Amino acid sequence: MDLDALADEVLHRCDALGRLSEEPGRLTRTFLKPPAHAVHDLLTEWMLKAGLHARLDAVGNVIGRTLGSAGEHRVFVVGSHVDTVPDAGKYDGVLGVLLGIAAAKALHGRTFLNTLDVAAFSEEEGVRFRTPYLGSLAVCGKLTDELLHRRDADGFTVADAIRAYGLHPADVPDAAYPAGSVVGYFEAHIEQGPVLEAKGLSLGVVPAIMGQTRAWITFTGKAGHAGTQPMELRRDALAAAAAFVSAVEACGRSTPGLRATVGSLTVSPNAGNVVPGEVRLSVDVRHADDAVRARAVAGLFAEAETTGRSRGVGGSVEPALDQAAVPCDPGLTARLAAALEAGGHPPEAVVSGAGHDAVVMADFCPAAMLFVRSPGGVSHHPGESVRREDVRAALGVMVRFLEAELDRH
Ligand code: HGY
Ligand code: MN
Ligand code: MN
Repeated sequence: MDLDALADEVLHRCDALGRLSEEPGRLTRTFLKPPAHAVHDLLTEWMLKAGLHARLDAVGNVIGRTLGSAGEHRVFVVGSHVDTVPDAGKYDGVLGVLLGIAAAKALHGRTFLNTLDVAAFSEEEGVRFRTPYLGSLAVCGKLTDELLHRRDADGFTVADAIRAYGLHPADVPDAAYPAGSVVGYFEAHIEQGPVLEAKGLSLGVVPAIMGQTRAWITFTGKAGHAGTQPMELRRDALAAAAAFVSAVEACGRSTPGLRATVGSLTVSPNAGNVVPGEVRLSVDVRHADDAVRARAVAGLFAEAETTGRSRGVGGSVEPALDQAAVPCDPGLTARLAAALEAGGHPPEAVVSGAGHDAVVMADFCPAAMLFVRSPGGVSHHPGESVRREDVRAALGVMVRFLEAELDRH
């Protein structure tokens, strides 16, 4: 099979999916919004052409399968996600899914012991429902009723979104793999950071994925007239929030290895001549060491409560995610590293600051990740890119790695 042609096909398909957006003029694709139908149709078509039997599960995951002699009792899953952040690049998640389909195509016609599944997860970013990993949680049997009742900004629940797409929430349990049936999980993903480019490398292996805390903080003051209200009588929620945002940045800059971000901030009533009465903002805190992250989060949550006090502004915290750091499986990662070396690539270890579906899968089966260089370290931005030679290199490593894993007892 011509891997050069397959690598080009992967890139053309990234372009094709990159044109499917729920917003005009920029790429945004959130959980089961209308573009998902076209995405699912293309993925199904491409999976069938790769010799995979494709199915859509109850949470909108598209899973292509080629049976091994061990049938459904021993499944090796290659996956990533097809949802995006707002104004995204076209490789985050999608590249790993399309490389999986291309690798399956390269191996098509050969008989292996283990069954190969290529999984396109419907929701990893957590944008629409502020809850990441809905797709991979479902295949691990962890999409709970509580998660199904999470609401988006329009008041729709996850279950509503599933029904609106034409699927059935009652079928969610059927999306789960039987316990013990998945022998391994592999995810290829853009690095989304500067490390591989700084080292002049195409590829890297991921020994661990940083832990992350996500929360929402509301500062409640009192709206007032911007012209008549004296400064000393104000309860300005935005002034308090601004002080907190600076504290988050200072915490990130002063704690080695910590990443602390306020990415979303909403002002109410959001008018130029009104003293802001309420501000709601997001906090995202990450570190490879859970104890360091916990200390930083505790300090920031306390800061949120005290920052506004001098202004008569209350601060309340709504935790959304507390995800421990996840080590990838040492054995599977060592075999992936061997596949890199066999292909002439040094197995550079790069800890992931970004979360991935591998975080969820690693609790269900051995998991390993391959990173592909991100030019400029750019991601979660329309300037996200990949180099063709790196995509070709990743495909060659994946075919070599999967050949061994699919016949591994
Ligand atoms: O935000 C993240 O960690 C990833 O891009 N989902
Ligand atoms: Mn992402
Ligand atoms: Mn991603």
